[in-house]
Amino acid sequence: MVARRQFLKASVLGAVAVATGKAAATATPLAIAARGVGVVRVASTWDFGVAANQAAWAILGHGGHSLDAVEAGARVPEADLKNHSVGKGGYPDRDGKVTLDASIMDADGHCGAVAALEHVTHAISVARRVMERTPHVLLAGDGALQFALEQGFEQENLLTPEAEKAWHEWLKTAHYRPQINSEVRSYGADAPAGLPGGKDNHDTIGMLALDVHGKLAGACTTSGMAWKLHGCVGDSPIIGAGLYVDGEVGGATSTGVGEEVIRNAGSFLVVELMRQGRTPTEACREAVLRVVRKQPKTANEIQVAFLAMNKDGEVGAWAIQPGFSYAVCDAKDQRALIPARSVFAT
Ligand code: SD4
Repeated sequence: MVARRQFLKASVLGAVAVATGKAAATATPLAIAARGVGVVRVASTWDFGVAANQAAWAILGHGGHSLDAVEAGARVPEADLKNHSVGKGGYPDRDGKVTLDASIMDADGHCGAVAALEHVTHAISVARRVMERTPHVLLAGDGALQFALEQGFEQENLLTPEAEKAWHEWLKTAHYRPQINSEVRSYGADAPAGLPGGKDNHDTIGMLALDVHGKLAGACTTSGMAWKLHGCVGDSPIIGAGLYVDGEVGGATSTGVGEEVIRNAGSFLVVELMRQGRTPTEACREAVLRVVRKQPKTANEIQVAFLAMNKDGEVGAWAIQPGFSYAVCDAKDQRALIPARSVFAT
């Protein structure tokens, strides 16, 4: 009864907004609270998700749309030169090239992505253009760059002096041998901290947001694993792997060793588990366990984590390793950072 009353109230308010032509994006936070139409919330992976959430909240908190919010949020770490795993300043691949992967998706199945994109900082915005201005979902490599430049994005050098220095350091010991590197030996037990596949190399930002209109959206952007093979594409731009949103159920995103996420269609799996009745936390846990079961030998040395939000705005996460945290931002608290539970203990 209450739910029905709230629904009617929401419908009526929605109708008024349409009838008066008043853009919801101009509503004040107070006005949003007064509507009582449900939770407005954004959640992001990792501690740098706090800053990203705040940029998203500047939109969500004023009645804006979740798609605009996640794009604005994802642009924050993309532009942060101290962040070595997202956007400009990201560590390069084995050949010294910074290549970005990103995807964006709304509640109605619209999505866009770019893979192995060079020279453009805001891969997430290019992904959105792919979604909105092409009949395609995913553009890769030179074609993605060509499209971005046609769309007016600036061509830049994404390799900062700091990242270049780190790459030169890595080259000293890398002993460039394609076959061995292509199997990423460091995937397993002998992985030094911070190297590809190692449990410390996993800082993609994934964001999920629910707006005052009751619409979910998600975004995911990364420079991928440091020192990866040139041309390597991780899970982040793969719809259903690094990101998936279904307005009937919820959304999910991932961070960590992308190959393991792709193998398990990870984010799609999380959403489907929620569809079957699991909470976001339970769904993330089951998806992480699926990854572990498929790679029992290496699972204790790699990190994979999922973050999920259901259509009611409930948020949950789970990781293989301890150390994964996620940021949650809503009207009550804009700076929450929550440590996720994990399969393995410290
Ligand atoms: C990938 N999931 O490309 C990403 C890795 C990551 O920062 O999280 N990198 O596989």
